[in-house]
Amino acid sequence: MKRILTLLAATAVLVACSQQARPDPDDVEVELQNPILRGFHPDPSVVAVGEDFYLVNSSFHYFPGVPVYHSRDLQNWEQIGNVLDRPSQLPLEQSNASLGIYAPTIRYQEGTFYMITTNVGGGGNFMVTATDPAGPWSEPIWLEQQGIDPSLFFEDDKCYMVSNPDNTITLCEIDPVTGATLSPGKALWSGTGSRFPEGPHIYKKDGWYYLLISEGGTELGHKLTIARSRSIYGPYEACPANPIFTHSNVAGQNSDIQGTGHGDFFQDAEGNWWVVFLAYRRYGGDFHHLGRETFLAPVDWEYGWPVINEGKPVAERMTVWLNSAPEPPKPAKIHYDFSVIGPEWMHIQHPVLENYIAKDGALTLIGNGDGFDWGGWHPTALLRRQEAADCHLGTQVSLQNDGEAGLTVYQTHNGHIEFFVRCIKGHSEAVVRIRLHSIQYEEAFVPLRRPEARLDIVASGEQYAFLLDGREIARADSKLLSTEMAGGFTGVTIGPYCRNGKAVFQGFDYEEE
Ligand code: 6LW
Repeated sequence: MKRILTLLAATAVLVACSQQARPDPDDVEVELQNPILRGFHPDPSVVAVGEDFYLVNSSFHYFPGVPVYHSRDLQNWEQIGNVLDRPSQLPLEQSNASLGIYAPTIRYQEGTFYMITTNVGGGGNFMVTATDPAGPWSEPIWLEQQGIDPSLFFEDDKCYMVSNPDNTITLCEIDPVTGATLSPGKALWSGTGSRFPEGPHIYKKDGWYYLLISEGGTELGHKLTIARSRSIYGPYEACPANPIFTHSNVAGQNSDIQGTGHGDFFQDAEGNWWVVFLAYRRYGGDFHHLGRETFLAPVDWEYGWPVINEGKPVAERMTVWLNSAPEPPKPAKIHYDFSVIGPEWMHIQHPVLENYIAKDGALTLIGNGDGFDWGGWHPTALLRRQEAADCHLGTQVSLQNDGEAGLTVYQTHNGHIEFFVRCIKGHSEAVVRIRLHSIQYEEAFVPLRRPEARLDIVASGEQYAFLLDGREIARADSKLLSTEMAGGFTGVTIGPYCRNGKAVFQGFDYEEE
């Protein structure tokens, strides 16, 4: 399956069309939509097993952690579970949107799936194993070598681990069962001199060991660089064309897709090479609030080095050659009745389970006083990713007594917005509250006869509109929740919450435009 690439700019203007290689006769030219996973899906890693692709992302202070997606066509990905779905696998105490689970790597070896990652602030590097990527996954096997972004490489009954202690990509051999270190750490490469050499992965092709890494930090300067060696222990020679992929160059500087980096190569069943990587889509200058997302691009090899997307910037729509046309992804339109709490629902840190009751199409939440500010570590909240800049979410909420409950649009403890019903000594009102670092701002204060209301939030790109029983009562700029303003490594998540008292939610609607 070889590919022709035609790049369509985000403006839908054809900016480039070139034939990369003659496609196999059976292949069809299809439009691939990027990102392949929208919203908060950073640090992707993929393993291909036969015709099946499995993808994982980092999850920081969310529980459960490390979502696992499955695809057969590279375009449509279904979440089949979460790797870390038991508190014993995921210590998160005091964790926040810059701590917890950093970049994971997923690999497969002789019937076993391995996921290796770092719990920053919660014990460091560890791996878990499973025979079914949907789970259950094992208890953590803790690892000695530090540094973030560990990855695994298997060869000849040996298991190697790489990570980046002291900003140097370092390799050691480990026992894949016990995690014991079997060889001293060997420094391999520190990249080409940009800051934060990280995200290492080793691949073997045509007798060369390739070491793919990221440099430049996860913001505008993000890039992929690569080096190779005939021995896994080095010496590694840098690719003369480094960085092999970035939008921080002249060709990519005007793209709305920025921060391209943190990639993982994989081969499909026909032997074609692809890369998944993270990037974000910026607007209004350099702002983004949906988080770092997962993108896909084809990889070719020329003169022994990988060439990503013909060396050109990626676009939201790219034409690639595949052996069959995938279904075009559809915008989500979901009514949750809470009869099933699917794997897309998450909590900030571990939930206090007795505060969540799902029954007869309604969700009852009991507040424990924790909100979304610093120190509110276990808010009673059910959150899912906001995956489209234009979308609508809504619920019917009814407080059972004095308290506060409604919808949250949460980026970090420093940046979040709540739209809620509050009842104090029998007096009820609907309020919109914005938190941005040390500033807390409340507005609207619409009196209610009873502590119940239909709450809807309409996200239109740069704005959120708050509708009380169908009537708009406030607006807020989504830049307030951007990573640039609120910080963290995550992206906006949304959902029902109860801070105080007890509240019943009749369903939750999430609809993308
Ligand atoms: C991750 C690192 C990175 O571990 O950001 O963008 C860190 N790349 O590789 C947090 O996601």
